[in-house]
Amino acid sequence: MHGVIRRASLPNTGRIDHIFDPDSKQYLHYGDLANDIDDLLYDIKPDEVYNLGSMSHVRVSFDIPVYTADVTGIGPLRILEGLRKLNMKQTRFYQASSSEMFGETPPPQGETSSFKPVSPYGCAKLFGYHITKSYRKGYGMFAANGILFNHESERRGLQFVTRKITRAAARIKLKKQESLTLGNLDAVRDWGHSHDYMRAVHMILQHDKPDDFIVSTGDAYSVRDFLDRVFEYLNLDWKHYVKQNSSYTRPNEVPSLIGNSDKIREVLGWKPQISFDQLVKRMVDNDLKEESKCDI
Ligand code: F7E
Repeated sequence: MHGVIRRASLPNTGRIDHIFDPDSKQYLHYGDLANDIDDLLYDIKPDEVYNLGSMSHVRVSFDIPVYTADVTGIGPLRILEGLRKLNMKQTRFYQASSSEMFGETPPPQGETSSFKPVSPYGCAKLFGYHITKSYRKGYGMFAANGILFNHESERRGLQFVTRKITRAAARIKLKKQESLTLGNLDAVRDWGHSHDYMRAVHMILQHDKPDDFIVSTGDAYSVRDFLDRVFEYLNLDWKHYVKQNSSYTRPNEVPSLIGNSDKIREVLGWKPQISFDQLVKRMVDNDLKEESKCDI
């Protein structure tokens, strides 16, 4: 198994160190989707490529739209074109498409819903989605899209709203922090656990034909609901601690994303196994454990 990481001055493998074992044919290579990775494709000759690489923060995509378009949008094209030029059309390619592509389209969003993205991130992802279909149709490549709704876990980045909340709530409980500042509390999202969603991603590439699938739970909660569940679990009232600031709102907000994942449930037999309450509990328990280990 081969992975590609960007070179950074500080270690950036903290979220995979527990599974990485250089003695069991696992390899990490430096690369960046802002450039071609043809040399890597040529050397590795992979059976399957999972493109999960992206500038993935929607709010930040408004600050660096051109970089986002390059990495998140053109990045998958660089891989597909590399595979085509190198005559590696038998390699299976997975593109991590996103529910953010639906933008203003009202829920429930399914495979046949219209795409109306409103963020640079959503627009870039939509290019990646269409170019994947284009290479499938034009060159007969096994190129498939998973359109994943929000997926969270104990390893979620600290700037995404779920982890920002669970970490702050744990710190408030441990008296290491006094308040939490957020943006729009009315946004509704369909939050699932990444463990379930990565199982779906693998199933999409093992299917007998390349296709596009929505991956979602179908359950909807607002940011306010998420706050309720997290603070209630810790016997706290979030209204005593949460402030709002417009620096965390977006020039265009996506109000409500709730997926219809009937197709992947029927065709591939996938269904989520981790409930919303279990997701909240796992994230809060992990942050309590992590925050109990250090003094600051
Ligand atoms: O925001 C609201 C914010 O940044 C969720 C990425 O994985 O899922 C993710 O994109 C909601 C938004 O995720 C804060 O306005 C309120 O409505 O956790 P998020 P996202 O933008 O939905 C999709 C499927 C992806 O593909 C993306 O890569 O929460 N919100 N207050 C806030 N969000 C953040 N980040 N921080 C706040 O303080």
